[in-house]
Amino acid sequence: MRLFFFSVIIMTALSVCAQPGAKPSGLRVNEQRIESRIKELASFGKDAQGRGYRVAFTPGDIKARGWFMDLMKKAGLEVSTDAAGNIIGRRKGKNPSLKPIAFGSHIDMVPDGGNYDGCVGSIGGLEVIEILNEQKLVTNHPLELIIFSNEEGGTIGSMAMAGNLTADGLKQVSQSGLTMAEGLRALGGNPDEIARSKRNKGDIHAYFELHIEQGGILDKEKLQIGVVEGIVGIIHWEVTVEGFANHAGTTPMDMRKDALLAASKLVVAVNEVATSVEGRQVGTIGKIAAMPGAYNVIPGKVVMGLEIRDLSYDKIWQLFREIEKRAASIASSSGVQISFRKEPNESRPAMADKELQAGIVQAAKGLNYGFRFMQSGAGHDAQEIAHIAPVAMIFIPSIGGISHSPKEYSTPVDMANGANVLLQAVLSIDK
Ligand code: HGY
Ligand code: MN
Ligand code: MN
Repeated sequence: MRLFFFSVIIMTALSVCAQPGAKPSGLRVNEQRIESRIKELASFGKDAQGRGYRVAFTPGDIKARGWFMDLMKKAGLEVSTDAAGNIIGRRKGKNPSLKPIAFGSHIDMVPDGGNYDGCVGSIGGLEVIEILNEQKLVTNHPLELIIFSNEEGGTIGSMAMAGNLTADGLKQVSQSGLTMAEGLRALGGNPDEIARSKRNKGDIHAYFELHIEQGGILDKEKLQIGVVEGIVGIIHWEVTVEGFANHAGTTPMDMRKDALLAASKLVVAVNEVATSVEGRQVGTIGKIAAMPGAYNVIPGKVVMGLEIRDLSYDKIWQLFREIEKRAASIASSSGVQISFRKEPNESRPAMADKELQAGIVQAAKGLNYGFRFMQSGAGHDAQEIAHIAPVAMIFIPSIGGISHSPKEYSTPVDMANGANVLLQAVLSIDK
């Protein structure tokens, strides 16, 4: 009797993934395969405390990339790494003269990050290829599954593919401590010939990116799919506060040039400026170092990281100018110097293509998923590719809206829903 029930379960599972030759609209991805691959990918880059540390260019990132490329090859893709360290898996189409439909994301992480940011779009994109293979379905357009390099460090690989990674940008120091150039070389890229990774406008027919929302709207509204209308711009500045290091015991309170006290006032000022106007803009001091860093020394120098994001590039600069003014007054009242150095790698805001958004909506409706339009407060490779091709993004819920944290979580069902929408959206434009 038990054998009978077991075989019924297997048959049902198989029918859910659809038999070869099924109608394209009836295709469904394999939820279990997605979930097990997400779990396996999560095992790369764990540090001694078991925390996820698959930061770009580190051994965990390199090992995970090797594992992913093996899966791509087993799925019959023609796998290459471009000069910017982007992994490109190409699947032939019926008509080689057509430009590729591309989809993908990233597998590098922020320090102590989560297992879904970038991974859902990468594993979900591979799942689309697996289903097409199982269905022996050859698309008209060639397909490209792209795993971009160092997304978390400033969408570096996609920026290079769009032709916007400059010599200065290659000198920028990454989270790993390597410069971008050293890091891309560690991935098998060739920074000396970075221009070879550039694609021109028209080289890619369209780019879709499946991604977790990294916010709490879909989870709160119990919706399965987010149709992204626009992605915020992001600019980073390194802020240096120069005071005067001195003895913490013998220097009277009114005779100090305390760099950390001044820096703390600037942190509050950033928050006040970012909340002083209507809108979804955000301003963050995400990292700080106080030197020399001893109980008994008044900090003489502080270096901080300032980030401002908004859908309007001009608004980012307006907010920055306001912060600069506040810094000038803090500097004069504290007797310190405050300077800002803009990081070369910035991301411009990008709007998603209306037609591609319609393809996502049609797919979500066909699958009976609840959906809504929304903007992305997170940056993505799609916003770099938007410089050279029409792009669109598909969001799935982040439980509790948590991201860039080990508590980041998306359910297997939601990941499968997202991959089903990606599959149908790709097929919907494959004319
Ligand atoms: O920082 C971001 O918004 C993205 O997760 N890289
Ligand atoms: Mn991401
Ligand atoms: Mn991220």
